[in-house]
Amino acid sequence: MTASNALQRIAILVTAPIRSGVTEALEAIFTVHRLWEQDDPDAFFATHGAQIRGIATTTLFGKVRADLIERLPALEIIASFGVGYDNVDVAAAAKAGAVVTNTPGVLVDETADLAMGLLLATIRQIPQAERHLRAGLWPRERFRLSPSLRGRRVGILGLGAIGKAIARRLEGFGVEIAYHGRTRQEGVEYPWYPDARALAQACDVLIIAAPGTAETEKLVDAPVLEALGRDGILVNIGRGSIVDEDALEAALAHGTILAAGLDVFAHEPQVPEGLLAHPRSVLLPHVGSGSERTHAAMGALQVENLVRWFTDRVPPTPVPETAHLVPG
Ligand code: 8YV
Repeated sequence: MTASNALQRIAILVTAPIRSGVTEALEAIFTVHRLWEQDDPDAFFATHGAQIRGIATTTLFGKVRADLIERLPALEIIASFGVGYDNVDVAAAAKAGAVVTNTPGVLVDETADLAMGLLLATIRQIPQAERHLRAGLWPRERFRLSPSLRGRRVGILGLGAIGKAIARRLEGFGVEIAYHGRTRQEGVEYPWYPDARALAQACDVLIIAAPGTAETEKLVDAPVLEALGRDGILVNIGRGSIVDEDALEAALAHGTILAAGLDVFAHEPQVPEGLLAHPRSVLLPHVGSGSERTHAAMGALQVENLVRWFTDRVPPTPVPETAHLVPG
């Protein structure tokens, strides 16, 4: 049997539509089952569950929880589209002996670019200024003066690959940079603060670039927002779960902070009313990595993880919690 024939016989479950033609690419290689098209999931699992050896999933709509993993006794790998993998119950996967892979690296610059755009849009009120022009108000009334990035100190919460790419861009903007992460990083010159509150206290812009984990859940809460201060700007391109959204709504409403630029929300695609209503909020529908070019690269890496696992057992990007399941 040729390698491609062998792959064709392997059953992969795709949990939700994945953009950039990933499902179609997988269909050309494997036997693919589209979970979201199953009218009777129980009947589907009874017929096919025991044959499924891989899952392809995606961050926003494709949650892979323990109850799904438990229904797939032959499962070997869960390949997720996206660098964050809070959509997958990694502990349950590891317990079942299934490798989890994500798509890091290829989206770093794209996401950092978007963070800069969101920062500038929020601080200089670019969407609001454009709405003013489009509403025909310019001939009658000049748009209000905006706050400024000049002279600010920017704190980065989560100095991983994306946080560092944001920092490199910020250097070009001539602002001071500081960071908080679990540990102070060797060879990083920016000042490190031991917790989110201390970082917010020392800065007047806070950019969240951390992953969504149990440890980071609601890390940015009322005291952190208070520490950021009345002139403070919050930008979040990490995960919505990191921000206590009730506290953020209150902080914006009461002027505890000045403005927020958010690409991610706690319960996507729902966006709290108080954030939608605030005149100084800039809100995006989770588009950080969302260019055609970068999603194509993410999709290709997701497919490669599956193909490599079933050909030589060396998927390029296993997540650290399951890296021990990769032989060699
Ligand atoms: C999404 C993301 O994967 O990579 C991540 O962790 O959150 C994004 O890049 C992408 O928007 C698809 O939902």
